[in-house]
Amino acid sequence: MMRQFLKPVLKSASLLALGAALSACVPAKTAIDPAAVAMEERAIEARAFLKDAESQIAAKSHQAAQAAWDQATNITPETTAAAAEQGAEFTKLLVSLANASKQFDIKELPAEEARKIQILRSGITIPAPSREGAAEELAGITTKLDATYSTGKFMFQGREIDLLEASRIIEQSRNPAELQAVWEGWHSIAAPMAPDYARMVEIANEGARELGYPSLDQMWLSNYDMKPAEMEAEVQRLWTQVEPLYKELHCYARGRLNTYYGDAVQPATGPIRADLLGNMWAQQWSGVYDILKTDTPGPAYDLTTRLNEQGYTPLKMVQTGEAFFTSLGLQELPKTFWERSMITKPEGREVVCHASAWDLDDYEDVRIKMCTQVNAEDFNTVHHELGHNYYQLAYRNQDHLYKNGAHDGFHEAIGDFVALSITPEYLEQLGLITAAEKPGPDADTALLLQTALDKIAFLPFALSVDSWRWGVLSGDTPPEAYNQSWTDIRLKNQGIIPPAPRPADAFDPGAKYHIPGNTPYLRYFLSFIMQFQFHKAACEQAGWEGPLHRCSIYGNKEVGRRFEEMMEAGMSQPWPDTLEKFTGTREMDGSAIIEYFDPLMVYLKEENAGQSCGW
Ligand code: X8Z
Ligand code: ZN
Repeated sequence: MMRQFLKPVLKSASLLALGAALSACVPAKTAIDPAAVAMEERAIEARAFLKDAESQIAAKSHQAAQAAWDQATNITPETTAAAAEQGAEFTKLLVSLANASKQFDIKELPAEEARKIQILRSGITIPAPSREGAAEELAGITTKLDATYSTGKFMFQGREIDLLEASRIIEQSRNPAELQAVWEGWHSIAAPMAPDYARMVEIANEGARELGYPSLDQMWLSNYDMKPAEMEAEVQRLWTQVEPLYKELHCYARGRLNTYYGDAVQPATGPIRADLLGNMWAQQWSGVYDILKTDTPGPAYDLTTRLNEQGYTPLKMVQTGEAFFTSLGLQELPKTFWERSMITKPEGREVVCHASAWDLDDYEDVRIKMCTQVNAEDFNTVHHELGHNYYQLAYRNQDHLYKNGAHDGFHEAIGDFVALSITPEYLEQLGLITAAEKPGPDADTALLLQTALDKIAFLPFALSVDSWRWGVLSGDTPPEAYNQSWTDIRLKNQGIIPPAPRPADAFDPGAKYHIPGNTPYLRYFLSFIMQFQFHKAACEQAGWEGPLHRCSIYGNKEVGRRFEEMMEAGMSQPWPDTLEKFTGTREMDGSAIIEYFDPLMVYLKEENAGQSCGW
């Protein structure tokens, strides 16, 4: 509700009325064209419609966001019911506005109005059809799925444990039987979700069709300023760029796991057992760095240990994250951020622990919600979440429909891009390591491996999540094939398999937050590619000439200025324009991530020589 009132109103009726007076001094060819007049009239109507729509959406979204926050930070039957009710109301409003926008033909509108109407139509993640009761049923299911995931617990060694504890065991245990039990235990919490999930898919697809899309996957893929099929081809192109590096990493990791565990647990050929990689979903593998580490010299410190030794608390980690952003010249976070954020897991109530960043009033009430632990992973996550908040603050003066990332991959990439600057050099600046401990170039391979275990291993996982979902949403994968399809896709892309055959009622995708939480996942795949593009561009802006992995933009105000400019644009223009302004290119491109890891690729190829890689 800010700048839209101040925006210059485009030439409108008043200008047309001036036509006669102007005609005296301009050549005849400017005579009024009736088609142009009709178009201008449509544009005026569209502008009025959008202005009203934006103010309605803003008001309702604040209410819905508050109810969602109250539920996520205190899961009870009451808060869940209230969140579902508000969610249903909000969806109904969005659907009715999207349907009402059908009175306009996008092709007949100026670019700005056409863009906003397109955003209005394709931007509902889980649309309900407008028939009576559908939005309520859908919101009931989605909040229930979310709560089932977030409160999931299972029995392990005679005790009930939750995801936080299960994740710790998956990361720290080196006992294959224990790993298998915890992996299977956590996945068992998802089995009851399957029927609800299938019903949700049915209703949401009905909603997508009503809005003019063949199915919801196509609607999701319509949010990238190009046709869905073109976007799918883009994703394939990017994956083709990075796949060779993943294949080498997989081959290398499998070899180390085989040496550590032996043939009976991890054979030397074929896929890797999913529970051996230090992460519940095998999406990031640095948790088993101790098993996978290189023979080359590595850093003499462990960041998790250092944070703890130096008395870092969750709060201090967030303050340190903020200090990175302010070192770039960005504003301090508002006072309310510190008063209202949930930084640690509260005692005595259930919460959604999966980290997230919020913007409650689309202006300044930004917050994070995390069950922060003092470790290197959460140190990164803190920067990730603050990236979302800084993006939200940067575009707060945009019109409501433009208060968003240039595309969702940008939103995910901002904080991670900043966190790529957490180099040994920066850790020394923070006093977390001493100058003498700062690893020299001989430790590059080891450091790069550590990073690759998180950044490269992640890519085929991210691809798998939405490949699975696109199959489900398009109807190609029926409910009875949900689990097999998940296992098949993960095998094909990631080269991993479950520790043992799965029970008939398994619904393994439901054991990953973003499936019951209905968060599209392509955004992370794009982010993990683009954050390296941003990093490379920023390092070039900073005049950095060394290898990319040693560059840190900490404290660079000029980079910060251009970074903020990129964020301020929000979703107001096609994303290639935004990308070009910061990086000089209009395309998403894997060459920066490849360049970043090039020294590692050389090492991995040497290590894998003579092996038969692949699975
Ligand atoms: O969900 C997240 C963030 C919140 S947007 C913590 N991430 C993905 C995940 O955890 O699966 C960040 C990386 C991938
Ligand atoms: Zn995020």
